[in-house]
Amino acid sequence: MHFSRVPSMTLAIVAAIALIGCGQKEEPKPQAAAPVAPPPKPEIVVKLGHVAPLTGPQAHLGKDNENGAMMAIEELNAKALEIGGAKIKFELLPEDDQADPKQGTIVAQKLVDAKVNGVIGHLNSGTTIPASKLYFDAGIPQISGSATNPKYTEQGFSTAFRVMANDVQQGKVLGDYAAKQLAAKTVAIIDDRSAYGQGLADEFEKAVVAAGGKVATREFTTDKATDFAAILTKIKSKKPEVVFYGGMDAQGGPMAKQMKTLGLKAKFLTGDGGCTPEFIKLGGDATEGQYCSLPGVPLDQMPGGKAFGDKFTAKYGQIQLYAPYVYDAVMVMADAMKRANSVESAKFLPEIGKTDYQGVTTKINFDEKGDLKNGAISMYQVKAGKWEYLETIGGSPVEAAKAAVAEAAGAIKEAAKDAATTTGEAAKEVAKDGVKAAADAVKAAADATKAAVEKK
Ligand code: ABU
Repeated sequence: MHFSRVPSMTLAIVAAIALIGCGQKEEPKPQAAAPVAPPPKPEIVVKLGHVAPLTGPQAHLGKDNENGAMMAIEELNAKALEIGGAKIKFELLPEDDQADPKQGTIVAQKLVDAKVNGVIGHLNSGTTIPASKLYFDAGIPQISGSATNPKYTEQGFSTAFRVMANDVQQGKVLGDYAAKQLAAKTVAIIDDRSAYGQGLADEFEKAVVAAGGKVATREFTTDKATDFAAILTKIKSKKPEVVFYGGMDAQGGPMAKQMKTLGLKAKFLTGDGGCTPEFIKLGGDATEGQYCSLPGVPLDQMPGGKAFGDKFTAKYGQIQLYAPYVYDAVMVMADAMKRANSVESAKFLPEIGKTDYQGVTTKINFDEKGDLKNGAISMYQVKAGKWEYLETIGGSPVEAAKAAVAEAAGAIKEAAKDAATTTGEAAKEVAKDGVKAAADAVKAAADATKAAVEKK
C-alpha cells in the first residue's frame, strides 16, 4: 500500500472542516443577559376645545377665559398624568366665536371635526346654547365656566354642564335686591337682546313684580351698541328709581356714563356681564355707587382664590371675570378622565355627572341637568373706583366653611414643611410666605365658619 505523506497542518484543517460539517462547533461562553428596558409608555394628546369671543367688544373677557383654561392645562401637563396606562398631554384648541350665535356653531363644528375630547365654553349663552346641540350629537362633553342662561342645561343634553349658578337664581337675587334693599317701587329694564341679557332681564322683571315693584318701561339695545341716548331719554321721563341692564360691560359702562350725562339719577344695577374692571374703566366716575351681581363668592373668599389670584395675576395680569371658573371647568373635566381611567369622551362623560371636586371657586357637584349644585350669588357696589363686595345670597356656607378649613390646614402643613426643609436666609423668606398664606387661609376659614353659623 502506498501512503502519501500529508503535512500535519493540512490534517488539522481537514479535521476542522470535518468537524464543522458535522455541526460540532465551539459554543460561545454563556454571558449574563443585558437588562431589557420596559417599552416606553405611549403618549396620548388630549384635545380640549375652548371657545370665547377673542375679537370684538368682549375680547377682553374671551382672553380672560382662555387664560384661565391655559393655566389649568399647563398645571395638568406639569403633573405628567398617566391615564389608562398612557402619558397624557393636554392641548388647548382655542376658537373665536365673536359672541355671535352663527359663528358659535361654525367653530363648534370645527371642534367636532377635529375630534376634540371635550369642550370648555362657550363664554356666551347665545353661542353656548346652539353649539351644545352639535356637541351633544357628537357625544362630546362640554363645560361652560360662564354661560348662565338656564336653557343651556334644560335641553336634556347629557353632555352639557356649567360651573356657576344660572340666571334664574341671579335674576331673582337682582330683582329682590332692587325691590327690597334698594326699596325701588319702579324700575326701568334694558337688555341687549342676547340670550343672556334678555333671559336675565326676564328673570329680574319676574322677581321685581313678585316683590310688589312696577316696571316703568322695558327697552332694548344690542351687544354692539355704543349710543343709548334715545332709550335713556325715554327712561328719564318715567322717573324710575332703578335702571337694570341685562348685558355686558362694553355697553353697561358707557350706559352708566350716558345716564350721568343726561342727568338720569336712578341707581344702575346689572348682572355678571357688567361686573368687571372694564365696566368701571368705560363708565368712569359715573359708575361710583352702582351695583352688580356675580355668581359665586368673591375671589378672596373662594377656597383656593388667593393662590389662584396670585398665580394668575403674575402670569396674565388682572383677572377680568370668569378665569377662575374656566380654570375649574378644565380641572373638573380632567378629574372625570382620571376617575374613568380613560380620556375617551364616551367613557369619562358619565363621570362628569358624578363630580365631587373641590375647585378654586367652590365645591363642584352637578344636579341631574348639569347645573352647579348650591350655586351662590354675590352683590357688589363700586366704591372709590373699585367693585366692593356687599353680600352673598344662596350657596352652601357649611360647604364653604369646610373647604376653607381644609385649605387652611393645607397651608399650615405646607408652611411647616417649607420651614423644615429650607435652610439659611432663604428659609426666613419661604417660611414668612408660608405663614402669611396660612394666616390668610385661617382668616378665610374663620369668615366662612362665621357666615355658616349666621346662616343657620
Ligand atoms: N353670564 C353672563 C355672560 C355670559 C353669558 O351667559 O352670555
